[in-house]
Amino acid sequence: MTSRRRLLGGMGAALLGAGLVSRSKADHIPAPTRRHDAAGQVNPVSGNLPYRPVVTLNGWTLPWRIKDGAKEFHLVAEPVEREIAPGMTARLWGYNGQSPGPTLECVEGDRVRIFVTNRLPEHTTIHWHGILLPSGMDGVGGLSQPQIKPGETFVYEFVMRQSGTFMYHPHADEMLQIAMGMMGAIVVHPKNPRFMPVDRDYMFLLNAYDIDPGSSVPRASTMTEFNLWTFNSRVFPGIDPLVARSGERVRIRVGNLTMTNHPIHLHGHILEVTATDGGWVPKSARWPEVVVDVAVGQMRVIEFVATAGDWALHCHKSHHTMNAMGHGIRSTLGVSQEGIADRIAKLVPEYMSMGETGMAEMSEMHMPLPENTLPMMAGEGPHGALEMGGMFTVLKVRDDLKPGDYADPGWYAAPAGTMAWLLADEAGIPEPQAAPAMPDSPTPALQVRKPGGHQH
Ligand SMILES: [Cu+2]
Repeated sequence: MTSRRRLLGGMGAALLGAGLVSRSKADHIPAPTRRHDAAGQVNPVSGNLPYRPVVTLNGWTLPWRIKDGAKEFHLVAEPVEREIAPGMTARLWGYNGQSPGPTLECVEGDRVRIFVTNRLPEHTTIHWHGILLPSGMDGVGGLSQPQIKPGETFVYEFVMRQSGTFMYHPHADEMLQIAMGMMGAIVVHPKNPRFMPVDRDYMFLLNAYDIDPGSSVPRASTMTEFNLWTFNSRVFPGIDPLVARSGERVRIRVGNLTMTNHPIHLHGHILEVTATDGGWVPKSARWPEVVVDVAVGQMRVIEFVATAGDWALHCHKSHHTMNAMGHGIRSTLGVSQEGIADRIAKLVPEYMSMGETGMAEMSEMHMPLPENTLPMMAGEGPHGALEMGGMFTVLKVRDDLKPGDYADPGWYAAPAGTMAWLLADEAGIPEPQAAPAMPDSPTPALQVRKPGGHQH
């Protein structure tokens, strides 16, 4: 009876695609879980799992229930408040109280049934990026299904045929809804737990916002000029560190839902791309890297063996490690500005200039900022101002961590003799000298002929 009902349900889903839930069936929908806390990574799903759960930076995994042979998830698309870093909260759109929404985790071969309730002021859908499924489940509003109107709940049901790393996001008023923060990650663990094992498994999405200093709602019509570059809608120093024990194999899954590419750079390690959103990369097809470019709409999964230390992990576009106040300011390098900036700031509160010797002085100055605005580069390290914001965090690897311990171990104490030092003897520094002239070498005669046309 059960199997017959499941079969009919499966057929119905296959024939009709994503379906609207009627009011009378509302008690059959799992109650949605919500979280509002943006600090610290949480995985509320624990117990006897046949896989190592993924750790979503400043995020969480959505709990599910099992019913009629399917894992049931309930996503609620809704306006949310997201702390971008301590000192600034943005009013975004997301899922279940957060942007990005919670990570969906399951196992290859699982049948999933995902309820999607729309609590936004406009219609939406969810597209399951990278997942092989019937086209009626693909979530393109108007093409694969009708739009999910405000107040409606749709059901998506399909079998996770591949293991890997995927995303979900709306395919309805897409530019606005993604610019407002609507996205989430999907991790499908391999059925065979011995396939591609790692000791730590991290996940984050690259996203970007254009939020004017002093305000909290993104300019949703911005196409390329964003001013907050974020990992999971957080900027440094609000982004959790990634923690590992020396010698552990670490995986980081990165997805890009911004309008530009991000070369993600990890210091002190050799990286391999072991998977993309298209699947696992065979060993013979991998090459060593220290920067992995994640293009628009792509996911890249990198793996490495952890070496003790505090290592920067950041986007290599320098302006992506800077917060809103650093964008679009005048260059005043070499110009004395004694008192000028302060006087202008009295008239124009958000005024900021580059500084006379460079922008670093800004991270040391405590300029008055508009309310709900982060300084351009705010992080504080063990040796002073870190001069980073945006897409930047730290991989903290220690020799003495317990397996499964994700608590921030504090700053690394470099063993004696392994840290750059200040040379005290300034008198002994030789003056620069002109480089010795190169020996004369005959200049080869070069004959250039302009092509006259196709017949020559
Ligand atoms: Cu970037």
